[in-house]
Amino acid sequence: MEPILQEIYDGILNGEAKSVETKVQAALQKGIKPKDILDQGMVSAMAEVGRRFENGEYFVPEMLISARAMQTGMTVLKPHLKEANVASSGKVAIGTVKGDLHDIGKNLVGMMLEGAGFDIMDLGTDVDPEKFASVADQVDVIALSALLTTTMPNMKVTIEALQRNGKRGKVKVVIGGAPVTDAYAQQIGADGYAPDASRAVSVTKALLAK
Ligand code: B1M
Repeated sequence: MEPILQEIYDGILNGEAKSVETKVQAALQKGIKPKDILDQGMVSAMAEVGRRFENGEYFVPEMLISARAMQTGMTVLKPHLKEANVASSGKVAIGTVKGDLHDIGKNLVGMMLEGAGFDIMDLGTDVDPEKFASVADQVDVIALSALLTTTMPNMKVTIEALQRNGKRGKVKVVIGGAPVTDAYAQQIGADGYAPDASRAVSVTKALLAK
């Protein structure tokens, strides 16, 4: 791995937001591809944070400061993830489901979709199913993220809220997040599932092309 990417990786593990910000800028100036900075330096560091948390080496405060460093780096990277000359591909309302406060994956998916030309309505985290239903008339796609096995069932509750409000037929529903699977997406009647942010773009594009 490029030394600068290793430094970004270490900066996220150590929760050094300012250093991550500077190093992401430096990596971009060196001509390293934004996607490589993201995948090798940043997303892999968050996976290691998760591993350390599982092993009892990190606790919630460490996860939080690593997350803050990751978000700072993502802010620098965001404008560079945009594809060149993209026309609007459609409108997406994105949020993390009720009870879930994890937003890094959701933000990444939002950034990649935005980069691919989608207009993004970011509803944030801990989003009530009724809130998703209330914006269904304004968008083409509702994108749901969940990181906890305990909040994943709220994806189904959200789809039920769309049905209850007569909005299910108006929007496509795409879901994703660490515990989510394709089988689960089919089980709850989502239109699409993506395992990562880049595939969230291809799945969303494919759904709207149908
Ligand atoms: Co939390 N946490 N956390 N956490 N946290 C996990 C998810 C966990 C797996 C850690 C572990 O035990 N190994 C575990 C869940 C276990 C489970 O449910 N099976 C866990 C837990 C237990 C908790 C708490 C309950 C801890 C506690 O308080 N005791 C608590 C819950 C709070 C709540 O939400 N109510 C909690 C809190 C937190 C922090 C606040 C400290 C922090 C979040 C900060 C933030 O998001 N602003 C945090 C973090 C950072 C993590 C880990 C370490 C990293 C998550 C992350 O950002 N990954 C995580 C461990 C892990 O994932 N290995 C963990 C990087 C991100 C890029 O990946 O979000 O998976 P991810 O997104 C991916 C894909 O999943 C996909 O694309 C992205 C990449 O391309 N994707 C989509 C995501 N959404 C998508 C939507 C799509 C398509 C793809 O379509 C719409």
